[in-house]
Amino acid sequence: MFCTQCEAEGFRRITYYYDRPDVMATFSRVRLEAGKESYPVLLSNGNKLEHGDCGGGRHFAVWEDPYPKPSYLFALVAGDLGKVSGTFQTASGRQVELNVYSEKENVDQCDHALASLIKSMQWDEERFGLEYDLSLYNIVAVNDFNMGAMENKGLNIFNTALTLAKPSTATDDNYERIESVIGHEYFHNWSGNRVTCRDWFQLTLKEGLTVFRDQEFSSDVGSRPVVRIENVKSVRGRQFIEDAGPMSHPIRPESYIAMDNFYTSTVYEKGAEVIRMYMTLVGKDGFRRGLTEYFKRHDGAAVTCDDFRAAMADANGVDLAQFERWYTQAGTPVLTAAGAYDAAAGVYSLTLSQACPPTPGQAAKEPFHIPVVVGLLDAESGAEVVASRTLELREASQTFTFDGLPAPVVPSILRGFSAPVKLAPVKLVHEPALTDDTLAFLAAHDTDAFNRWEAGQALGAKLVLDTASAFAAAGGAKPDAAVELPAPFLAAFRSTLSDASLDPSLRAYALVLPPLSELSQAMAVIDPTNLPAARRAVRRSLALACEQELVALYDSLAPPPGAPFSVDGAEIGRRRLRNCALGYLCSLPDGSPGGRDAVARAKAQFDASAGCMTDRLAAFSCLVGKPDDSPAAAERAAAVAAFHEAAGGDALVVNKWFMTQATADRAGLLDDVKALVQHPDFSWTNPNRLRSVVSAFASSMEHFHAPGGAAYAWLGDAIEKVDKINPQVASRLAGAFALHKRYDAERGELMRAQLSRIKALPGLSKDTFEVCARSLA
Ligand code: BAL
Ligand code: ZN
Repeated sequence: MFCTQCEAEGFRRITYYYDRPDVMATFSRVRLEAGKESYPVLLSNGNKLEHGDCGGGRHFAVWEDPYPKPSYLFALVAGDLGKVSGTFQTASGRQVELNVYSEKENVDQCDHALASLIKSMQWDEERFGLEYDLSLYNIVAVNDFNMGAMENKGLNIFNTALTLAKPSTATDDNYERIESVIGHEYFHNWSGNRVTCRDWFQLTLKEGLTVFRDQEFSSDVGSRPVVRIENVKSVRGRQFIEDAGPMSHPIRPESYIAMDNFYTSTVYEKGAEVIRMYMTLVGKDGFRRGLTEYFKRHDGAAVTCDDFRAAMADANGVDLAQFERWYTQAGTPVLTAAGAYDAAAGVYSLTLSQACPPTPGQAAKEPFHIPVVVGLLDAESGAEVVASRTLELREASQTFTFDGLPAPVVPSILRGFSAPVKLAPVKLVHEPALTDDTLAFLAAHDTDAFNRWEAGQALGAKLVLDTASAFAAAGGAKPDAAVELPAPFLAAFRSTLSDASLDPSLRAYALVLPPLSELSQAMAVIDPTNLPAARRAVRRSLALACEQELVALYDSLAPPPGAPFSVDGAEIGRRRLRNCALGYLCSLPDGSPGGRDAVARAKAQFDASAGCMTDRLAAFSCLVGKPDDSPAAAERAAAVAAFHEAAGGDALVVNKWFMTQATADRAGLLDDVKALVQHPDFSWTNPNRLRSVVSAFASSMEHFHAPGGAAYAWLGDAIEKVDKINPQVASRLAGAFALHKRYDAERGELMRAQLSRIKALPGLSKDTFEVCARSLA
């Protein structure tokens, strides 16, 4: 099949054109002509005006899009495709034909995408009063695609990874992600297509806003606290890291060499957090007023982030002048808080201060306008005595007071992650110092579900980081090292394990320790050996301490016999929690009775779950983590063979097979990865396949950063090769070296050597050149 991709630039390669986003035109007659047999489906934007036979085995179709658009939203598809179809009637009565196209053998995997599209159309009408404006909406799934998806007017093109799903091939996470991305591309019809960007510096105008809209969609149709936790984990795990490195940029960047390099977590995810802050400041109704005003003022135009801010301010009569700094200043602000309770006056004072570290080209920062949502809990009972209140921090430091308080309180600060900032180390947060006991208190009592989860994560983070320091001081971790677990931490973990009243997804997220990507940000110099060892040791110690409870939990969550597969929130939560318990159990020492039982459970689950990829993949990854000298090595080898065979060549399942092995937590991973790229199913030219091995491996802290730099050299060679095939993917791979200044001197030198070598390659793409050059600056 053929398909186009014109964002950010590309139409210039189809015909002579100013393919800037502010050059808008009505594409009134787009004629496609092709061989009838090979390309029976001919699609473009808008509505089909004519089609017919041209003789000689060829046919044609003529398309018209009545809405003016920039050329980056233009699209063509020609192929031999199957489809599933549906209809949607808009609020004003327009009948819309909906089609999801894919290669014919995958049509049985398109129903979830179609259902998600219908849900999205309904939601945008209800939540924001926004209707679809054509009589046809086509989605085409494509196997070779750099992006996740593309919002071309009336003709979305999607990566198959974000379209195709059936229970035996897609995980619950895949199902959730497909729903949110189908929503995302649909929501672009207003936020991006009807109102677009004046220039590419304004990319966050459409992307930040549309990510925010898809997050709200997922929250409204699913569990709001669960979605919030997932979104914040992503901001912290990706955007905060980007902000701490040489590619740090404001959500509205000020320069670029290759625009493709700026489709970043900062523009998208931090951009969405900035949009969320508008809603926190003006309220949910005020936000809708502002959005309605924005579309009314600018429908059919190419505008700027300032236009959006002005519409929000004018519709709500608020001053958002200082808020502009979120668009102009890069970096993650750090918030500190100090509290004092005056018993005689019954007043609690909370002093909030902000600072933002320097970023490339921006040594000093002005204070941001930060909404800080705060609630107060009674220090004795944990009851909420002051409900969530939005404090507007505009100065470097400000004191806020709460009166009428007869007894001491514990503050719950930055509820719901009300701003994309870091809270300074918790011991500084208030007086008395926020001890493990206080964090455990918040983990048990906070009435804000997000902050309750957050307090538990802070406890876990402290323990892992202290353990990593102890390992480093002792010259390294001993194999199977155990950790003495502080009583408040263990009690909080046990209470979550046994609290059947909590949402199972929230329980699962509360039980999981913070990821290495987040933990590493708290280290002055990232220690890629002792940090993963510490996290592993804490996991193993928790599993040892709570083995019986974990076994009971795992067994109690077995799928009800004969129950049909379902992807509703309750079933997703059940599987998520059960697989979380399995993961802990599989961290028990190999060869111990508990470890052997865990492997038996993982094997039984693997064998029984051919129809449920979520359970199959969870068991598979437990088994794949077993080292060669483990008693479970045979089970691992059998599972690797069985998974591949059962995939039957399904590209998305084979990607999972590659990725699970390329991210396995076991020694000798580089050699495994070198073998994986020799596998006949590996491809350097298919972006999904390439990412499932090469990018996946580069994200593994311990193995990618193993002493000596062998993995760095291997990745450097891979980048050199990929750059000639696919510069967009190559430049992303080069980002694996971006944090070279955060590692020790030896690793830093080795990473810089690779960056310098790649940067000097003759014929290097501008994409990869830009990442290398910025990283070395
Ligand atoms: N516009 C590129 C794909 C997306 O963000 O929707
Ligand atoms: Zn988008």
